[in-house]
Amino acid sequence: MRRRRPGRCPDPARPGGVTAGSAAGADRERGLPDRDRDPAAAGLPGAGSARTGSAGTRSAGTRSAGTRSVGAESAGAEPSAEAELAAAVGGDRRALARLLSAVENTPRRWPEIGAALVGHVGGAQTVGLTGAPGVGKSTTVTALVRAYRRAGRRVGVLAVDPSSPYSGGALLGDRVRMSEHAGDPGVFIRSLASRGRLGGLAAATAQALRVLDAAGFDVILVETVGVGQAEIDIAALADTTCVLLAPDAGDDVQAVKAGLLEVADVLVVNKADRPGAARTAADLTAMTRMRVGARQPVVVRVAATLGEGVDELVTCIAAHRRDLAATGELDRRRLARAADEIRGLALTALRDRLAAPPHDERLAELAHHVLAGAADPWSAAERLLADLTPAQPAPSR
Ligand SMILES: Nc1nc2c(ncn2[C@@H]2O[C@H](COP(=O)(O)OP(=O)(O)OP(=O)(O)O)[C@@H](O)[C@H]2O)c(=O)[nH]1
Ligand SMILES: [Mg+2]
Repeated sequence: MRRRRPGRCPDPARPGGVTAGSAAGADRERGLPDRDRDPAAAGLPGAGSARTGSAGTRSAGTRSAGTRSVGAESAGAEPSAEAELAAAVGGDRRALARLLSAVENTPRRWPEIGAALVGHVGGAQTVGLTGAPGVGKSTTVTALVRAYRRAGRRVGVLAVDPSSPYSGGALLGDRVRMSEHAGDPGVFIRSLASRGRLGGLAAATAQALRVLDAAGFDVILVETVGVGQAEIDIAALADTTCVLLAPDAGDDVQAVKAGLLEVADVLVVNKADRPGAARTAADLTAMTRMRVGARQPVVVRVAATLGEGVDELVTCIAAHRRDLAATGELDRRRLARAADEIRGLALTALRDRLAAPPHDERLAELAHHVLAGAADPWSAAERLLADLTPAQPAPSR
């Protein structure tokens, strides 16, 4: 396999037209036989996984149920996360759906689910797709699912809609569009909308990604509307982030400048069948060249409805992932993400503990001291932290 310079597609889209799929070369690239699937190599928590199979060989056999004690049984009739995960790996889609529902709606089960996932994550390739409403994210996701399925890869899709849990319209539309994959056991599509208590939607998305990863999906596509920081955070959860724009989207180009460029690994000019695509691609390319010293995203033109440029997009995503692995950047990104996540969870837990007895009373007492001029806020904060008692055992589930 040729080595490429970071940020370069093997067959970059050229100005002047949509680059249509070029059969054999793209197919070779798309197969991704070289994906690094070893969590130990990725330096992830859970290194030493039993899952060492190459792409396309992940199966129920790579994971055995009941090998760990953590969270093995829950109170009542609720199956343990470990049992649900084993069933999901074995192809039980309902078990997978239940796990994802728990991730979305039942944060108290996150520690149990997290424990069940240990040793089984890090193998999937994750791809984020973000961009303004209506730019063609779902259509592109559908086209990518088709391409990955042709290459024999199992694909999970998370459609993250942070705007509201009631946006049934868009998600319903997506479901209809995805109906061609409805009977395919190699495809699992799920939308996430509610904000979990622990760290919001980004944290829930991260957890859902891990569930799909542990369930054996080779590629996980995450669609999110790229409008605010929270959505950018979600996009940044992926190994490779694709930012989509439409031709002549002057405002979008500004938005890309404003923040999305920071997370973009691949800039997709979708709707390339429309006038102005070459110009938009050229503008974006010029913009990326100004990023001296930073990794330069590649620009690729796609007409998702026509399936044009999709092979090139797959090739760019594969090349980016290979470069990440080869340069050690994949490990660095995942390590930084893990640290962010731990920090977020720890801060949330700390905030919760400070708001509960006995620390809330201690806080009130210290506040009185500060108000009376007997202490300054800094020393009071230090006292509060110093007085922190160990967390109480979690309530039985
Ligand atoms: N001409 C053209 N239209 C496209 C293309 N891709 C998507 N569209 C159309 O653009 C519209 C929006 O597409 P979606 O895929 O739903 O866009 P989205 O970004 O997922 O939209 P939201 O999820 O609502 O933000 C649909 O009518 C698509 O048919 C394309 O390549 N060319
Ligand atoms: Mg959509």
